[in-house]
Formats: sequence, C-alpha cells, structure tokens
Amino acid sequence: MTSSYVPPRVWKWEPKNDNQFASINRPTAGPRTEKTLPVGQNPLQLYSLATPNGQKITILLEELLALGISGAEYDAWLIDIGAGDQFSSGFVEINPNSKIPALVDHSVQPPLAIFESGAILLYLAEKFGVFLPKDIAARTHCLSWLFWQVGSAPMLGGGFGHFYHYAAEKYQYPIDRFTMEAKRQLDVLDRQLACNEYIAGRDYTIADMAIWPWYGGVVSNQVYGAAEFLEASGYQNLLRWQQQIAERPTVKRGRLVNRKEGGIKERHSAADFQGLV
Ligand SMILES: N[C@@H](CCC(=O)N[C@@H](CS)C(=O)NCC(=O)O)C(=O)O
Repeated sequence: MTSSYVPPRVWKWEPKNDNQFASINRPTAGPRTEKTLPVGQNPLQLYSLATPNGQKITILLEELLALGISGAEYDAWLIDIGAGDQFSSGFVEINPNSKIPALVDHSVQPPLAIFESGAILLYLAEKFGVFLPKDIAARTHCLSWLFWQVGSAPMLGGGFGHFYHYAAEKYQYPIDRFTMEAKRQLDVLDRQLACNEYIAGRDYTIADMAIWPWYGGVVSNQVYGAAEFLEASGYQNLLRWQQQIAERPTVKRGRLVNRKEGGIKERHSAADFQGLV
C-alpha cells in the first residue's frame, strides 16, 4: 500500500466524477436553486427519500398510525438527492444541512421544521408519547442507543459504504480501516441483542427504528451488497432481530415510501399502499 499523494499547503476543490454523488458534492452549503416545497393536507409534511435515514421516519410514522394516532397523518414528498433537490431554497430553509429527511409539523403555529433523523424520531416519540420509555433509566438507555446510531452510522455509510461500494476506484487502506470499524459496530449490536429482545431492552423503541434500516440492511445484504464481505452470517442475534422487525407490517409499509422505483414516490394517505403490502 503506497501513495504518491502529498497534500498541498491549502486544499482546493476540483470537480471530479469519481463516485455516484460526485456531481452534487461541493465544499459549500446553501441553496443552489429557487424552489418552494409542496405542502399537503396532513398535519405532518415529510421531505425525504427511502434511504436508511429516510426509512427511519416513515417506519415510525407508520407505527404511530397503526396505533390509531391520527395526528401522525403525513404527506411524504420525494426529494431526489441525486438530482440535487436538497439544495432548493425551500429545502434549505427547513434544513440548512441539505440532507434528507426533514419534517415540518403544521399542527403547531408557526409550523415547526425539524431536521436530523434522530431529532425527528425523538420529536415524534415525545409529541405522541410512544416508542420512548417514560421511566428515566429506560428512556436514557434508549437515547444512548439512538445517539449511538447517529454517531456510528457515518463510519458505516460515509466510511465503509463509500470506499467499499460507491468509490469508483477501490483502495485497500480506507476499506481495511472502515471494514474493521463496521464489523466492530456489528459486534456491538450482536452482543447487545444476545440478551435483549430489542436494542434498548424489552420494548421496541425509536432506537430500533434508527438502527434497523442501516445495520439490519447491511446484514440482510440490502445495503451495499456487503453481507458476504462482512461475514454477516456470524452475527446471529443481529440477524434474528433484523428478521423480527422486517416482519412488522408497519416496517414493510414504511420502507416503501419515497422510492423512485419499487414503492411509492409520494405518500398522502393509507390508500397509497393499496396492492403493495
Ligand atoms: N445525520 C443525518 C444524515 C442524513 C443524510 O446523510 N442523508 C443523506 C441521504 S441518506 C442525504 O440527504 N444526502 C444528500 C447529500 O449529501 O447531498 C441524519 O441522520 O438525518
């Protein structure tokens, strides 16, 4: 493993085409186009895409609706991140970080915008009083795992996923580094699930909803096609939990929302799922 690259004194951006997202990546933030976001009839307006971060929110919304919580009715609008929709003025207004998912709660005045998937999960769980334990110790435990996901996933996605899956050229150094970390994280979860039915204990919580789309997706070979490379079959407890959650009808529905293909592009009511699940 040798490299001839010597970093210059000051880094300058050179537009490249070396991975799937290269054309939208820039070293600057802020809007690139003027466009307002659509707003539907439901109290919650979601602007998202069915990536693992997007699925977290639609799974929770479908769980809330299955409990009969009508305040969780939502319109889900597709944000095509490959086409740069996240850089429209309307999206940047609700999420200055230009990443899906973003939610606007129109049931409060003025409407409240929330970004960062972990913050959205926490907001909805607190607003409706479910999927987050009330007991202080159990609640804190659940939040530890929620924040674990938020802190860990960039190593899995931006690290392992980028260098193993997305990067046009494969380099051993970053793949070794991030594979070691990805496997360590899978082992953390596998050990936790050896003696707990769900991530934070007895109850299914927003910690499961945050972790499942990423880590469940990786071990079931749906994210990055890396199950064999990571020897996913060795994480038996994680696979048991992955399967258990995958079977929930709410999860099946949530995963279909805001898909460009193989699901529903937009969701406005339960009728949109007809014939699919
Ligand atoms: N920490 C953020 C990460 C969100 C994120 O990375 N979203 C990706 C899709 S999964 C995105 O919108 N990428 C578009 C871009 O980077 O321009 C969260 O959990 O909400």
